[in-house]
Amino acid sequence: MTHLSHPVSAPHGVRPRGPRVRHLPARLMATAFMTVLAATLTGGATVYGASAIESVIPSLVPKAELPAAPDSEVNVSYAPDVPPPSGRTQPAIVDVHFEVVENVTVIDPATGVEYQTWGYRIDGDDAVHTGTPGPMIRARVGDVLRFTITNPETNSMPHNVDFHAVTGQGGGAADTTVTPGMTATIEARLLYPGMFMYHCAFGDVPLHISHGMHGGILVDPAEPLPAVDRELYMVQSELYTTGTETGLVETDRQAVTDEQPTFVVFNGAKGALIGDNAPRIQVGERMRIYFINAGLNLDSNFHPIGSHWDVVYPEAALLNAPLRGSQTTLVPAGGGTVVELVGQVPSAIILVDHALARAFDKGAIGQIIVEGDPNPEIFEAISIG
Ligand SMILES: [Cu+2]
Repeated sequence: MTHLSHPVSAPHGVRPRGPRVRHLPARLMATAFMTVLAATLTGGATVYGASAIESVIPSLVPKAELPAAPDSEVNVSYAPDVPPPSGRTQPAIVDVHFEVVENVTVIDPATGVEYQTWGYRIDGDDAVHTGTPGPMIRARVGDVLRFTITNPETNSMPHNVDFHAVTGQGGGAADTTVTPGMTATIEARLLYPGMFMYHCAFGDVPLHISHGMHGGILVDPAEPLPAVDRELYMVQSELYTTGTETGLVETDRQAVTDEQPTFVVFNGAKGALIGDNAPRIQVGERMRIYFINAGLNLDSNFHPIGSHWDVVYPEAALLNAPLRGSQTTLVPAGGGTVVELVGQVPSAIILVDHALARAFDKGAIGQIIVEGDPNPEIFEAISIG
């Protein structure tokens, strides 16, 4: 096996530590020179960036030696569902085929507001009429993502995908740009574990993202996160429309520039995680949420009302140890987080962007229903009135 990169064991939960970066310039130069010299002498590939800080990139099994992921493995799902963990301990080639969807979608079922959304669905999945958010992809660090995108002839404009999980020009955007009637394929090595955004990056990029062309890809660490009772996929995003009244609304392009959305929503539409759409867990169960803030413009202040983030992996950077016992975690536009909560008492946990006008006025509100027996040792109403 050819090691294309420096093999490093970076177990989950352990913060990789390298030598301090504070070297003298001459020392740095000597270190870099010795790295290149060693690679030259041994005939190995140059290990870019490994001279000063220990690499966290896994050793790469050459593509020609990688098997396809087993047929039984599920690598894509629609929100709020998450593909189950693969259980694989070795890398593979993960094949994913998306199709671009341009459709009119109801973005506020309570009032009947409709909007022209663009997005992604699994190729050929005619039953899915909205591509917002795009399907969640799940693979493993060290895998090769073989990604194909088809833009059906019936669509009106070019689109592509920029994967934040992909190392290469534009995250793959130029090489996945497809006009209607075209199909393109890329292969990309998944070098870092985490929950990463993907989005369209064609033309007027803010317009394409704010029309709904976004989603998330989970790259599992080599040592998987501990099993939990339920996993959830959530994407926060903003819509910039000419109004909020019933019927078809248009895009307010100036509002995009001014960063003044009319809607801020979870999973593509108001109410996507409310009432009958709310996920349910039992008292004692642990839920993990893979969360992307697609923006376009606003940071998210992600908070569970009536609960805590028992676990937070800030920025969804899964090589690092988690925080424990947080109230609100900040998720930048174009970023993600992985959080966990535990159903301690029966209740409706309210998920919000705690810049609360976005929740109460614009739609960034969801629920997790916790069912089971009360526990007065944790919560008890004593008197009122
Ligand atoms: Cu697009």
